[in-house]
Amino acid sequence: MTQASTPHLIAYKLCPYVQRSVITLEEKGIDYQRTDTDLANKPDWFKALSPTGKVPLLILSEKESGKGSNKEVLFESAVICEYLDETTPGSLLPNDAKQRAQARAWIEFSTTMLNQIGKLYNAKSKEEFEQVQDILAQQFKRLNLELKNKELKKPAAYFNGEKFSLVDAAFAPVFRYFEVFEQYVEITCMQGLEAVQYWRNNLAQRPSVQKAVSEDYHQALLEFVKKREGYLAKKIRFQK
Ligand SMILES: N[C@@H](CCC(=O)N[C@@H](CS)C(=O)NCC(=O)O)C(=O)O
Repeated sequence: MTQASTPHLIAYKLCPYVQRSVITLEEKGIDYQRTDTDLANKPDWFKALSPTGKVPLLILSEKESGKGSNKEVLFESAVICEYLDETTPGSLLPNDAKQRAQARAWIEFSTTMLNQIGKLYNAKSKEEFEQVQDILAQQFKRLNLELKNKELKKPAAYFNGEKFSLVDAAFAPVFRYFEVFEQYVEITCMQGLEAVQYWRNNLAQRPSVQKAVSEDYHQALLEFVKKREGYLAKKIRFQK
């Protein structure tokens, strides 16, 4: 028998991919449960459920049979977000197939940027940190161009104009890292990029984006970065 239940998100406090899923759940007004798991010490039930060993997971239903419990689970944040979008009213992706494909491509681009951010907080020296920041600067420059190329009457509040989309849900966690990092180190990669800055500020004010992390996110991220023992960790320690 399938139990009708609210979706259950298996999460981790600091995960940007989890944040994408939460933002989508919040934007679509979906009731959900959230359970945070310890990725440093993955419980057996989590390992059994997650084919990749990664969060987010979205448990859709639990089927009880004579053989025990069998859960229907989605993994991969992009898939989770699109499923949530497709199965609820309204859409956070464009109607036009070409624009939808473009939106998915930019979501991929945000993943590339998240990978660079991983290199940023792992960088061992100032030189390495700046090299990664230069790559991020090129990526932000490209985004700035894209935002400006849209030929909207006024600056784009969100990536596709006035309407919040899954592209915004994907980039909000990118910007969130810098809200913390810039308090400890000079962040130059968005300097002078007005369209990006405007977009970033609009995303930061969005209630769904604010709800995607807990109140102790800042402190938890600092602890996480300090354990990497890189250049950023040194700057954080120095300022405390
Ligand atoms: N492509 C995946 C990436 C998810 C991911 O990298 N999750 C990280 C946390 S942010 C994770 O669970 N890592 C655990 C591990 O790799 O062992 C998605 O979009 O959902």
